[in-house]
Amino acid sequence: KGQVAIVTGASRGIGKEIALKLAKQGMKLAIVGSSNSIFQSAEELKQKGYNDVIAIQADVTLEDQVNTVIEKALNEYKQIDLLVNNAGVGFFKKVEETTLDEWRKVFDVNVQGVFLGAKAVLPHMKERKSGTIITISSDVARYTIPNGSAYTATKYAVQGFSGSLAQEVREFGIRVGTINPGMVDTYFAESQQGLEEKKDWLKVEDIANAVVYMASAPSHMMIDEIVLHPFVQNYPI
Ligand code: NJP
Repeated sequence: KGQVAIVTGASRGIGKEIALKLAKQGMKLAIVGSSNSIFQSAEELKQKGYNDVIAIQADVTLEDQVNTVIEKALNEYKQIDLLVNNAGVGFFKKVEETTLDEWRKVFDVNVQGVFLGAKAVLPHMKERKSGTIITISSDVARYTIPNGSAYTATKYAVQGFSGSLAQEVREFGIRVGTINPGMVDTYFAESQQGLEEKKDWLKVEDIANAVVYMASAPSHMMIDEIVLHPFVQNYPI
């Protein structure tokens, strides 16, 4: 209660629900999205009675904008306890049909965005000798799928990044973990949330609950990774 979280990609889908669940835990929020629908997300939280929320329109791929997010959150709240790197994009195509621009875009958001967020918040967390950085990765970081080479590669990358960072910042009391969901019913990859054909997929609440659990672990406990997938999704490992 009274702690401060930054949630990226909170305009819709998983990030929006993470913001709501963290607000219900009594956290103060800075929510981030690249489109102006991030302001609508903040408005909805306020309508539900959660007034400690600021919306920041920023693109996680751009260093100056990410730095501004951290500055604005610190100006408003004086501390940051939790960064949730949730913003992400994906597409599913064969390698020879993937353009270099598409490859770059998915790496820029899913990998560079995570790096920039962590880099920007770490000086503050190191100074306070506490903090948690959670990245929404994917179960594809644990195996491989056809037609998902670019997306899969980004999630393996953030897995490696997070594991390495966790060891680097351990001495400062900072915890770093990933949440690796299977198929979740959202707007991801140009889909729609709530489609009948996705009724048995994970719900945004499932991922948000995992974030709350990981973020609220007692200080003697470290959760490195939570892997979860719909029962109907056959796990190939
Ligand atoms: O997707 P979606 P999800 N800068 O499309 C934002 C992972 N995941 O909730 O920029 C800042 O509904 C965008 O907002 P806006 C996935 O890889 C998913 O499913 O305003 N924000 C929106 O709020 C990703 O890491 C599944 O348009 C940017 C949000 O990101 C995370 O879950 C499975 C941005 C995307 O909402 C959330 O994805 C899995 C930028 N440059 C992992 N670009 C799944 N859904 O099945 C995008 O294993 N956003």
